Amino acid sequence: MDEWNSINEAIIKGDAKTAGSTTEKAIAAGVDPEALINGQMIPAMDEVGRRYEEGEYYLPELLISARAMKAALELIRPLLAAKGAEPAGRVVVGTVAGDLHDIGKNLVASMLEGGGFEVIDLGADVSADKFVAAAKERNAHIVALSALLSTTMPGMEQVIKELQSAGARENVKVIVGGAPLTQGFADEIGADGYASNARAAVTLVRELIA
Ligand code: B1M
Repeated sequence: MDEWNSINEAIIKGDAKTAGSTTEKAIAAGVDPEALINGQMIPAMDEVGRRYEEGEYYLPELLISARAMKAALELIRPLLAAKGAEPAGRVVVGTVAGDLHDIGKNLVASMLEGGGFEVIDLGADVSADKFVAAAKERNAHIVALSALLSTTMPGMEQVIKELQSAGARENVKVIVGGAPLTQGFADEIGADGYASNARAAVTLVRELIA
């Protein structure tokens, strides 16, 4: 996997072109896409986060690194998606209100698609009423909420409360995830499950639907 270190370096530097071209080469060489995500891309974003935290990087660097990450991820997404099979269930996915972080959410959405689920991706900065409307209109089995900021985590409880007020809570399971979350927080707000990463989210959704 060290052979593909230039993906990691390109994301850290915010070099979308190299991140994309090296990812293309790795795909053509038959490298496992999940190994690229977990071995190169996520560690790169962790390093970017560390540099930001320590004052070495500022917001513009964060943005260009995120752009490079997305360029590489977009090439991998189709490989994660399933082909043809009957959907195993419907999942409404989104990042909660006030939160623009969507890279982890996009990964969760792609892996769920790859797991055979129909995914309704509402994007980032999604209000509670939009989650409720989509869950009802699309007859979703699962609402999957992502948050990356400790300040936007309360938005998850808001979604659960609004599902309750709309009389839709019994028909849908709510799962939560994102870097600042814990199982304890999920229990506290009355979510049906918590997953620490995209792969675990697929397993959790499978268990909840079964
Ligand atoms: Co922001 N940011 N950011 N940022 N950013 C963090 C999250 C931060 C930890 C950086 C830091 O200080 N070290 C910090 C949050 C601190 C906190 O609240 N605890 C932070 C901050 C403070 C901010 C701003 C407030 C900065 C500012 O303006 N002063 C601002 C807020 C903007 C807003 O949202 N309103 C901001 C902005 C941004 C950018 C826009 C520049 C950019 C996002 C671009 C984008 O997403 N389109 C950005 C980035 C890139 C980051 C870091 C560096 C990387 C996040 C990322 O994409 N990681 C991040 C530091 C870090 O995480 N190390 C940071 C890779 C991704 C694959 O991982 O999203 O964790 P992640 O997803 C994982 C798991 O969490 C899980 O699965 C994925 C892996 O498989 N998961 C789920 C996620 N959702 C799930 C849902 C599930 C299950 C699992 O079920 C439903």
